Amino acid sequence: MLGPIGAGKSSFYNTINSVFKGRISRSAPCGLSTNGITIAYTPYEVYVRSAASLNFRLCDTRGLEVTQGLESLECNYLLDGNIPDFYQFNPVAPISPTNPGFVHQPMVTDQIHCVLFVIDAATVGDIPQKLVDKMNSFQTLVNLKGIPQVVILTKVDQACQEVAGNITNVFKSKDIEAAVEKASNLLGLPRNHVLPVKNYETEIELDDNISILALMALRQVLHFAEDYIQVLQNKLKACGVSSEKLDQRESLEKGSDQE
Ligand SMILES: Nc1nc2c(ncn2[C@@H]2O[C@H](COP(=O)(O)OP(=O)(O)O)[C@@H](O)[C@H]2O)c(=O)[nH]1
Ligand SMILES: [Mg+2]
Repeated sequence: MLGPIGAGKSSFYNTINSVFKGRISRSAPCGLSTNGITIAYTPYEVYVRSAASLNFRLCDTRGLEVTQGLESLECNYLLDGNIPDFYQFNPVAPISPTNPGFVHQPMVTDQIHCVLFVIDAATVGDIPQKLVDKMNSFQTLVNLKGIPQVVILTKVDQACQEVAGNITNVFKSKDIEAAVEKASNLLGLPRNHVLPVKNYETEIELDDNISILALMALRQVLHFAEDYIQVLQNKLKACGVSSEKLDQRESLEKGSDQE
């Protein structure tokens, strides 16, 4: 998940985790602070009620800022899986291969299989041009690697009164339609890659309509990730690396990690 500070990245993880847990959950610290609450790279597992975790992770990052925050080099390392879990970003010194913990030989599971640009629907028109440029430069990297990307358009309740009153109005609202259009233009992505959501924030109980919207967004993300993984597998096959060999390599690497 990439996006400006306060856009709702950590809250999106909390929302998805809440839906699967069957209750409001706030494992990811979230809130409003000038330099952002999230400072570490945190790949979050999503848990179901039985405490089992699901087969995907939502990776939370430090927010994007014009002068500080994540830079292109770090974004590149993130996408490739070189950045260790729970790594604390240092705004004055980006991570380098000499850092202890730098993952030199990332496994397929360390790599990113879908990029989520998390954007606030209420302020999508006010994102400073320099920040848009930064996101566009990250997109160049993402495109080069062929990784699919979507926009998670958060705070639809704050972008439209009718939606705040009744979340099911989200696909009828002119304001949301305009916000989707803006986000799609900013990042040059088709409108069906812009997924509106309302994160849980003041609620103390789950609400089916809020959960459905979040699940629809997640389903789309997982479909894109699955398609991309298939492309990767086909490429590996073409290079003569069978998936068995890949699994073997991974378990060997895991074994040596544990040692
Ligand atoms: N009304 C509303 N507030 C939200 C929504 N998503 C996030 N927030 C609030 O926005 C603030 C920043 O959210 P956070 O998840 O910390 O943003 P991050 O910096 O991108 O991780 C928090 O106070 C959240 O409660 C949403 O969909 N609707
Ligand atoms: Mg955060």
